Parts: sequence; C-alpha cells; structure tokens
Amino acid sequence: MPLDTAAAPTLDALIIGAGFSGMYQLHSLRDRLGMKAMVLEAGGGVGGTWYWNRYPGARCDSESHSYCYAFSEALWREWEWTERYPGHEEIRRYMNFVADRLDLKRDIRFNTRVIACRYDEAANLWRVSTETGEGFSARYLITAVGCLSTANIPKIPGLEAFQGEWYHTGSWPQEGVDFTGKRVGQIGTGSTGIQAVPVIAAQAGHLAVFQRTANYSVPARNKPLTPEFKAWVRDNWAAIRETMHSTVNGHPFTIEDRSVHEVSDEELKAILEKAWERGGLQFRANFRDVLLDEGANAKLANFVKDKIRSIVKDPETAAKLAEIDHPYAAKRPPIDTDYFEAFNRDNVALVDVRADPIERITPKGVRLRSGKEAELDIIVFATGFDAMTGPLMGLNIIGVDGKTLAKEWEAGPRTYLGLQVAGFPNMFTITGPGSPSVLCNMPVCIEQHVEWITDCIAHLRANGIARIDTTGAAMEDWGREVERAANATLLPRVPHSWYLGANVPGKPRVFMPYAGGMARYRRHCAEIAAKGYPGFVLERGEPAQAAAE
Ligand code: N01
Repeated sequence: MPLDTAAAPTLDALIIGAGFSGMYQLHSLRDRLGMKAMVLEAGGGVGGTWYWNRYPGARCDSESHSYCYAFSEALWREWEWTERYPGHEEIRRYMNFVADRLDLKRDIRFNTRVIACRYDEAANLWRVSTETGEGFSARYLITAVGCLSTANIPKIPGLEAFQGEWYHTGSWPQEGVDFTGKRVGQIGTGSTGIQAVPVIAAQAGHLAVFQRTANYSVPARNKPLTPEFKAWVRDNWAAIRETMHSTVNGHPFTIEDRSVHEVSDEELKAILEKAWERGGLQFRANFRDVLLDEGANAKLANFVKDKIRSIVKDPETAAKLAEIDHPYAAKRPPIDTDYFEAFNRDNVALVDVRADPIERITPKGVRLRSGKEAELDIIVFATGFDAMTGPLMGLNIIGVDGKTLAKEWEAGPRTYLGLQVAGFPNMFTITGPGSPSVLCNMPVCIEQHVEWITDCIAHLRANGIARIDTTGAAMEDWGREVERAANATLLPRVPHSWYLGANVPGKPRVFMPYAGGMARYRRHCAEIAAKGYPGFVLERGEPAQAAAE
C-alpha cells in the first residue's frame, strides 16, 4: 500500500468527498477559518452521490427549495429551481454553481480515490494514500463520503457470465443507457427502483420488475414551479430555514400535532385524500403518531394499500404490490411519478421473487427457483447501498495503536454523536452513524455537522489544543441514546431495513441513524460545545499549522 512521502504537502485539513458536505466543509475551513484545506474526490466532478446517481428518473424526494444550502442568503437568492423536486441534472448544475461561486474547485482534486487513512501518532497527523499512489498528510481528517454511496450489488451466482449489459443505479454510466426495444429486468423496488420503473418502461421493449418486498409509495406530484412560488422562496430564506431547523426531519413543513386516533374515519379519509392529491413526503406529516403507534400507522398503511389496489388493474399484480409486510414509513417512504400506473402497461410484468426467489443469473437472463427464466438484454440493479458504514469502510481507516475502524465496528458502528470514534483523534465523520443523517433532509443535517465541526476546530486552534478524541464511555452513552430513540418508534421493527444494515449479508444488525429528531440533536450538540465538549478528550500541544506554500 503506497504511503505518503516526506515531500507530500502538509495540510491543515483533508476532506474526503466533494458532495454537499465536502464542499461546505472546504468553504468553512478555508474561507471562514483561513485553513489550508483540500478535498479529495473519486468522481470527475462535484456532486457526491449525485455525480454517480444518473439512473432514469433520478430525482430528489426533498422539495427543491429545501434541498440546497441555506447557510448563505446570497447563494439562496441567486439560484432558482425549476421544478418541485430537483432532477439529478439540475442538482449537478446547482452544485457546480455553488462550487464556482465559492471558488471551491481549485482546492478539490477530482478523480482521486482515497484507499487508506492512517493516524501517525508521533506526528499527530493523518496520512492518506490514494489509488494512484499519491500521499497527503493533514492535522484533521474529515470524511464527507455520504451515507448512500457504496453500491450493494447482491452476489447472485452467474452474473459474471451474463451476456447482456448490467448496471447498478448508484454508478450509472455518464452517457446513459439506451433501453429502446430492449428486454430489461430491474431488481429492487426501493425509492430508487420506484423512480426508475416508469421511465424505463416508457422506453424498453419489455420490463420485468423483480420485487422481493412490496413497498408503499405516495405520488410525488412533481410540477414546474410558478414565478410566484419562486419569488416566495427567494424572499423567505430566513423563515424557510427556521422551519427546517425546527422540525424533526429537517423538511420545510411541520408535523401536525394531532393523533390519527383523534379523528373520525370520515375525517381521516378526507385528510388523507387531500394529502394524496398534494403528494410528497409530507403525507406522513398529517399526524404526530404515524411512526409511534402501530394502530395509527395501520390506518395510513391501509389507505395506501387501497390506493394501490385501485390504481393497478390486474387484480393479481395489484395484490402482490399491496402485500406490504411493514408499517408505513418504517422503511424510507418512497414517492413516485406513475409507479403503480406503470404496471397497467402491456410491456411491464411484476415478478414476485419473495414467492419464487432468484436462483441465479444465466448467460441469457434471470432464473428463478421454480426453473422459470426471464430472458434479458439488460439487468438494472436498483438494490441499494451498503449504507452509512460502507463508504467509511472503503477508506481503510487506521487509528491509534494500529486499530482499524473495521475491527472497532465489527459488531456495528459506535460513535459519539455520529461525529467521532474513540481512538481516531482529529477525525470527524460528517453524517456518520449515530447522527440523524438519512432520517433527515440531507443538506440540513450536513450544514449542522459542518458548522459544528468548524466551530470545534476554531475552538481547538484558539485554545492551543492539538488533539481531540472521544472515549469508549461517551460512545456507550450515545449508543444507548441512539437505541432508545429508535425503540421509541416503529423504525427498528422492519427486519429487512437498510437502517439496520439488514440488506447486506453478514453486516451486523444495529440501528444506525439517530431517530430522536434533527432539532433535538442540534440542541444537544450545541449544548456539548457550550459546556466545553464533555465526552471529548482535548489535549494541549503545539498547534502546528500547515506551512505556507
Ligand atoms: O435501495 P433500497 P434504494 N434480490 O435498499 C431489493 C435514498 N434515495 O437505492 O427490501 C431481490 O431501499 C430490496 O429488497 P428488500 C433513500 O434514502 C434517495 O432504492 O431487501 N431484491 C429493495 O427492494 C433510499 O432509502 C432518493 O427485500 C433485492 C431494493 O432492492 C436509499 O437511497 C432517491 C436483492 C433496494 O432498496 C436507498 O434506496 C432514491 C436481491 N438479492 C433513493 N437485494 C432521494 O430522493 C436487494 N433487493 C434523495
């Protein structure tokens, strides 16, 4: 494994990843604190997960005016979104706009994949190596690698001998894929698969959708934004930001303070019909107890199942699509544009691979246990990600006394606040396991983490502190809080959820994100900083900074 040489540049901070988090972290450390910072990015451009996610129908489920940076009113006012939900091309255009506006690209090394990070205790530096053999060293290491960026490609025997083409949605070819007239098989019906089906179906000769777990979905009701709405967004930065900061999931809408049980069946139906017409993730925000109370949840779940049965014309297909085995929104709730409607097309077939599992991939297609074989030209894996821990494991991180993050997390991730891991000093993990991350509108939780880390580093530099680490005890305490918060909801009750790591064979089953809500988490982190960082170990020392070039 290549290691850096003595001639390698010494930086104050090295940031891995140029998505929402890495870009804002670079801006904060370089332009606010005056530090020498650099971003290493595997992709050929900015965008992080959006650099790779270019599959048909790829679009964010957060509304565009909330899926952007909110730290600067100037930036906010300069950019105008065109649709209710931003498509992947528009998100990349936005990320490039921000990178250019803040002059970030000069400190981002693209096409540079990090393969190893080692803490050099004697020098109190992180030494980082890349795939091409380059080495870097820095006082602080900040991982900005995202939560959903390591593709999960199931190990189905025979894939290597498949004679057609195959793709994973999370690393889609830049030039796109031409489905015209092709026989396509899509494996996976999560948020991604549900977005892709109608778009692929409109182009392909035939589409077979391999469904293992039936899923809820609510219409997105995407639409172009009106000039009035755009003007309202531009002029209401402070109020929208305040709402996003005060809500559980960092979205720009609040959760109604009423129980499903408080309303009559007629009222419930009227509320849900209206919410269905309005569309989007706020469907679940009509009641406070959707994720807290099984009975309340079942009423919403039944409403969605009825909708599925009313949309899908073939009763057998409708029954399979509506045979959902988990509470509504206990897995990440998808939203869609004509997903269920796609099954009314003559060229779309649902294949129930829970009843008849995929046995192998043959040179010609996919064979099921029953012996049935679907002949395919293209297989699309919409099979999700090795979420939250996968991207960090790919960095091969080694801390004090040669301990590896892989070994430390053998039984599941342990962190303090999702921000630090004991024995890995001066390393911060943006949206790490144990933080709200994937349960929150991402830019909101990213901004909170970046700002907290920046304030923390400013504090260390101002007080001559050379090393910050956390302790096993702090991680234990926080782990208990993460568990308590999860168990107060219906979220951990889904055995096949990626929140629990259950989608990756052999991965320990630990509920990874913090379910206590973004607003509560934000207050807690602020309190920790205000009290002088209890739970962290701060060591004085030579506050060496990177040499000027
Ligand atoms: O992945 P998933 P995703 N045989 O893991 C199936 C975010 N996102 O890419 O449920 C057959 O949810 C698997 O079946 P099962 C969002 O946070 C955001 O869709 O394990 N099937 C499931 O149906 C989301 O939650 C946006 O039984 C197999 C599917 O593949 C996260 O990304 C847009 C299989 C995987 O679903 C991940 O979503 C899209 C096998 N061997 C996604 N292995 C935004 O809006 C897996 N499956 C920002």
